Amino acid sequence: MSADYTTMWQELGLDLEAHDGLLTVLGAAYEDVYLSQHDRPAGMSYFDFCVSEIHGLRVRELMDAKAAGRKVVGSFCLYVPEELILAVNGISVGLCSGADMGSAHSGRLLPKNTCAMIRSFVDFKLTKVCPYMEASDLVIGETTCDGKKKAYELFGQLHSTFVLEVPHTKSPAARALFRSELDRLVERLEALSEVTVTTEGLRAAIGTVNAKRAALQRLARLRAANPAPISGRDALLINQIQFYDDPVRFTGSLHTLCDELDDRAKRGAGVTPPEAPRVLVSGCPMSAPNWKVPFLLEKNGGVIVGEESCVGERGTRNLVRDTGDSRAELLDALADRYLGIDCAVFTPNEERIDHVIEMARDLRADGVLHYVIQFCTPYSMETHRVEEALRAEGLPLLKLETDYSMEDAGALETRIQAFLEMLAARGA
Ligand code: BJ8
Repeated sequence: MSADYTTMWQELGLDLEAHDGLLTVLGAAYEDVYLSQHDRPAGMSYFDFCVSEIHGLRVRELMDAKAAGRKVVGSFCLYVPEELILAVNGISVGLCSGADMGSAHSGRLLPKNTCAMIRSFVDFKLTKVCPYMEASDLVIGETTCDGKKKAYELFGQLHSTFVLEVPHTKSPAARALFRSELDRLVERLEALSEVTVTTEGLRAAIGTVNAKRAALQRLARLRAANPAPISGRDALLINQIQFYDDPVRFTGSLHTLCDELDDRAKRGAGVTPPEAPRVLVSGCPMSAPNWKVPFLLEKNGGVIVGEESCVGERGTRNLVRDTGDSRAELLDALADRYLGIDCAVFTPNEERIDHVIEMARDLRADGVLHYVIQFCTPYSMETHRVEEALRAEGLPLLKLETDYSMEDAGALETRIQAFLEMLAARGA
């Protein structure tokens, strides 16, 4: 980090000792998982810088913006429209929840069979180690899976929280409910920020987020090249950083990187040999710093070519129509776009199965790793459907169910090695 931020962390009320511990573990993991890679694109230096300043300079920017009257709004899920936060001149931060804090704290409140992501966000709050959470003037939760819904009841006692009702079907009645929920969210954000959402303000916000997603789509397309011009780990990292970086700066930096990847792809240069097994990761989101499975897969010779995940293509696939003439029409467009997301909490959820197949084809994947966070019922239950559909395409699937600890790393690695050997033998 470029400066001493201790005073800022104190002002945010962080537990400095626990926070130091987290940064030490994070720094060591980053060395192993990221900085040990060969032939990384030069454009990754911007994203390395973002990580090096993840609790420093970026938080300083948030604090300066707050001092100037802007509001910071945190969220945990793709169904919360970032555009609405930008439209009230707010700053949107995705609260990552990808680290195992040992659950000594959340263990008092949560059942044992709670998924690691929920446990992590409750632990982050209880241990006071996340400057983004503590800087958030409001946290927006959502009624997606049962665990999250109930966890927000606890979380709401500790932090100012708004819960957005997300329906679980895509019927006309469900769409009307979600659309009315966006109105309720607008009201809350306007009250918080004392800024009115105008047609022009919302259109500009939609433009900013569309541009960011278009850049992420460009990155996703470039990964279809063989050999892969960028590792899956690096691509995942970029997808994680987009949740907390300034969107305009992020978009510019990503296009610079994509220009370099474009050149690599044209020259046939890549980060792995062309015969490296190409794997699509599908399933639960991998929030920073949850890099365990991608690291194990790529360190054993495979390359991840795409993420059918919320930290990946599920979150970036669709843009928002920006053609409406009124605020209401733009809110309609937001409702349509966000209800198009195919999270496993929806039923039926045929689109997701189709998207896995489409991505596997487009990215020329040799196999799919279906990643499930332990105790996540929605994604675990969908594994079977995904596997059946892939079988019809002649593509193998490896299901991995794990949490954030490193205790099972050896067992996971053995299964990943066997999967990669099988893919290599099929391709030989
Ligand atoms: S849109 S995937 S971010 S809900 S892993 S907490 S589902 S038990 S993260 Fe999600 Fe929004 Fe859907 Fe994406 Fe529950 Fe499963 Fe845990 Fe999960």
